[in-house]
Amino acid sequence: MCFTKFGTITNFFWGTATSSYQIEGGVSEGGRGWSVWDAFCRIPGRVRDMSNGDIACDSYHRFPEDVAMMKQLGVNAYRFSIAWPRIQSTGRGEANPDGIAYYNRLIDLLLENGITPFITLYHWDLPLDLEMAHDGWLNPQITDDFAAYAELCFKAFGDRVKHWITLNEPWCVSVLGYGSGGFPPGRTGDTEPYIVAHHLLLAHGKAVRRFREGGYGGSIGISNNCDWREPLTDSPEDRAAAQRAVEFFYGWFTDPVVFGDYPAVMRERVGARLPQFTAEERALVKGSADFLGLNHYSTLYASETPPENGNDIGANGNGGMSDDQQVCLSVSPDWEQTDMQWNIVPWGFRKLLNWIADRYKGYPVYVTENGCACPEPDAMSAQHDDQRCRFLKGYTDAMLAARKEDGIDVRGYFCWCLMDNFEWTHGYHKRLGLIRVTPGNLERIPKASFYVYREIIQANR
Ligand code: GBH
Repeated sequence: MCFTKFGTITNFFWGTATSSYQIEGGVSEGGRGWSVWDAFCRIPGRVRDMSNGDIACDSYHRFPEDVAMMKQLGVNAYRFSIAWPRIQSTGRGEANPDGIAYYNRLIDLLLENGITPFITLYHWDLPLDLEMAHDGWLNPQITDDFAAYAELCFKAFGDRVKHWITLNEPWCVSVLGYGSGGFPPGRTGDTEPYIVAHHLLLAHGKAVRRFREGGYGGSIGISNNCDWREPLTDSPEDRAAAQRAVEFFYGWFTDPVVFGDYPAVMRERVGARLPQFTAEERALVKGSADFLGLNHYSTLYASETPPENGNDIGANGNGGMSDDQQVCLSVSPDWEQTDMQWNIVPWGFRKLLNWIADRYKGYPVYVTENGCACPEPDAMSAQHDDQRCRFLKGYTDAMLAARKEDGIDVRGYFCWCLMDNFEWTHGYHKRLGLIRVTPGNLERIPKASFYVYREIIQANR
């Protein structure tokens, strides 16, 4: 039991999260090869201001400062990702000693400071060579490449790292990379997302198999993203629409790792475009997670037909992949929104945690990302990030209620993000950090939310 009789929590991971391409910089150092993002950033029109991650937060050099700030923040866990092209510059072959050395220094420093490392193996920075020469995630061969890369990491870091996440948000890789095309490789259509998703799941399964067979000890899971879909009305149609939307979202990538197959509603609606698992593949993916990661940011209403109030947001909420789902998404005018236009609805988070616990019984959940973008044009506004303070209080309260009152087995919470960073296609214009990273000199300055999060941790540890 993880509660004392006073209701405080023990054995809980309070952390922050980041990803390699978004914070590291040092893109040409230590033998790092190019990733698909290095290339994508150089295509005009893809990333705002044609920004890139060449320098980012310069954490490749400044990680000791980052760790010191985390220590001050009081977190006991840090989720970061490994840049695959630092370990294998082309995505294949021997491990690069400089890349291994960099992450060894980071891991050791975290441990010295009492911060438990959670490693994500893939947060979107695919080695460019795998894309250019081998078709990236479209080629089933990548499932073995990924497993081999994962194994190099288990061998190098597995003596000290006991919490592993294979993939970050395969939904984004599939839908944004191959559906709407806003992410690399920038392809569009309604078939490739399902093929790529299939390969991502098999890659995950193969990596997990190597982890378990290698006997490294510790646990391994996957971070799937999901935003909540609340039925607009109580009608059976709207409730079915909301359920369908969540199955197409979280279920797409979680049902296979728990049950060994895609949700039935996807099979019905996507038909022949949805790949079948062979018996062998099913055995590989089924049961391939020790825990479920959840990256959660927002909530929308779901309905069978467009709402009469005109608050329909069109197909955007599904990354442009709405036709198969036939769900209408809408907002409430009462909801406050972040600088990403994502709605701030803490109760949606609690409902989603309940949905997950109900569908995937017995699985522990880690909230591997949750956070909020605020408009912060200058240092002053960043230091008064009231909206983020309210967001954090609201969402952590909702999670704690899910844990304490609903009995959900949530074991950790990672605030996205430790610091402002390269926010993908938004360049440096969207800021989600607890720490401001001053443009130009990259000085780190805690925001008000840094201290609010510290208080939340202190009150609940
Ligand atoms: C995360 O993905 C990424 O993992 C991280 O790298 C990134 O920095 C962070 O987001 C911030 O952008 O209106 O209900 O449809 C977020 C995935 C998927 C979350 C789409 C918001 C839309 C909300 N996002 N979702 S909704």
